[in-house]
Amino acid sequence: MKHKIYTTNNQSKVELTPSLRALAKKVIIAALDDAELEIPVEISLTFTDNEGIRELNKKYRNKDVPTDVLSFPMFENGEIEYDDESDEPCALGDIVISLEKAKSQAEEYGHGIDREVGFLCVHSVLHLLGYDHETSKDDEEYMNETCEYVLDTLGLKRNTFNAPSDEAEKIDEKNMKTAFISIVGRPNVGKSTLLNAIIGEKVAAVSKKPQTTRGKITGILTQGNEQYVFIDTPGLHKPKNKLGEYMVNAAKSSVPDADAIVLVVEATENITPADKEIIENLKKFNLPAILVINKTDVSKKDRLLITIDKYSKMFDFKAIIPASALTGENVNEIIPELRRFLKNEKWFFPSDMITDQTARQMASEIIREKLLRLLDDEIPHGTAVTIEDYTEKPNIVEIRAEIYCEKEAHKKIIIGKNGATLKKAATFAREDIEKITGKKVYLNLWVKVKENWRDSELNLSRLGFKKED
Ligand SMILES: Nc1nc2c(ncn2[C@@H]2O[C@H](COP(=O)(O)OP(=O)(O)OP(=O)(O)O)[C@@H](O)[C@H]2O)c(=O)[nH]1
Ligand SMILES: [Mg+2]
Repeated sequence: MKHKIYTTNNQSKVELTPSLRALAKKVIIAALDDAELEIPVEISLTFTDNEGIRELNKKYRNKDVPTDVLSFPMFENGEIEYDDESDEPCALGDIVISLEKAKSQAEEYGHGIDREVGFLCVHSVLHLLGYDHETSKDDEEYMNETCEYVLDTLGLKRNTFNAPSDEAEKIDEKNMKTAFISIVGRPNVGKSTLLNAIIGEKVAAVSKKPQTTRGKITGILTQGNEQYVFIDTPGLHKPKNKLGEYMVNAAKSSVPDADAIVLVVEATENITPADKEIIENLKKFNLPAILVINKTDVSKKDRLLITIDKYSKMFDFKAIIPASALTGENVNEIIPELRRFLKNEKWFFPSDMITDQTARQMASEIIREKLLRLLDDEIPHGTAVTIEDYTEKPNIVEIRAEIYCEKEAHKKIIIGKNGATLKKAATFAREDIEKITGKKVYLNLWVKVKENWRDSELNLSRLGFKKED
């Protein structure tokens, strides 16, 4: 089920790390999945401080106290009314968490802020679903059991090490474990969607069009004393130009450096030459791998069984996981299977980092993703986005970006009638960039023509596609 979770950091009153925001979303999705709802729902989650939550308590509950969490259900007793005809997710309600309170409670209970926020998230989702621990003993028992179960599945046990932010300092370097995992496969099989689902936040662009990912994108997941560094790679295909060669080279070069590989395939396809080549490389470099058969939400069961049979005859995969990166089905099964590849090694990234991309790189990827989504077929494949100026002020980020395309005619299409297409791309991109920066964004887009840049070594390098040594 594809649920939507919107998070806000109320007037940036508290310091919310990207990893904590991602974790909160992931926990809420897991709690909703556990409830096995038959419809997609939407939840809004706001982080604030003690003063912020005290105000809300005064206003809505007539109590002058700073609680840890407040939930505002849309439906009484969890009786969800939903219009079957609607494609939109059903709004289930609002959750507000005082991060300040959560931090002091975590300290008091002697566990991590990740565990505490996770607990508050599951607890309040259950409230939105109509459970109430204050009025029913059965509900209280069910809520506690569900909290433990959901947090357990996400590796947030009560007595684990505490990962995010300040807690990380408590983890002894000797206890740190690390694994580098490359995600590879044909174009469009859902590698980037899978990475985003594992991290719990959008770190890689996703679109219906093949060859969306152009370079290596890192997504970092730190939980407890474990750090998984995922490398999402461009889909393997037969290159038609120098950009394509660069992309395929980026994907292939990520393989030998990895501790393990996640090969992503679909159940609807035969084994392609690209997949065969990856498997040959796994053998050549003696690399362990797991196979994720993605898009189970749309694939037929008999196809799935045939695919499992075919692939397991070709290679001794450590695990084969049918999953749906889109709905989240079985995505939580992946980390436990990757645990065996961890090495006793110091972390490479701080625990609150979810990607090594700079804010500029992420902004440029978001803009390109919107072009891929808004434009027909060939044109977006010939575009590149550069960030000419990125200025972060206390309440606003000002960005000036240039979109390169290959022909005058393409420029006209990108701009659209009266600038309508470019305006749309800017609006969608701005909304996404505001979500990741937590600030208002002023985005200024310009379109330029650079003929055949995809086949020019010089232009490729100028646009940031630098060859590896
Ligand atoms: N139905 C369904 N669609 C999915 C699933 N995972 C991804 N998709 C869709 O498949 C398309 C491609 O997804 P991406 O994540 O961009 O695929 P990719 O493998 O990273 O593609 P490249 O970067 O081009 O190699 C998008 O339209 C996704 O929404 C899934 O589990 N189920
Ligand atoms: Mg991709």
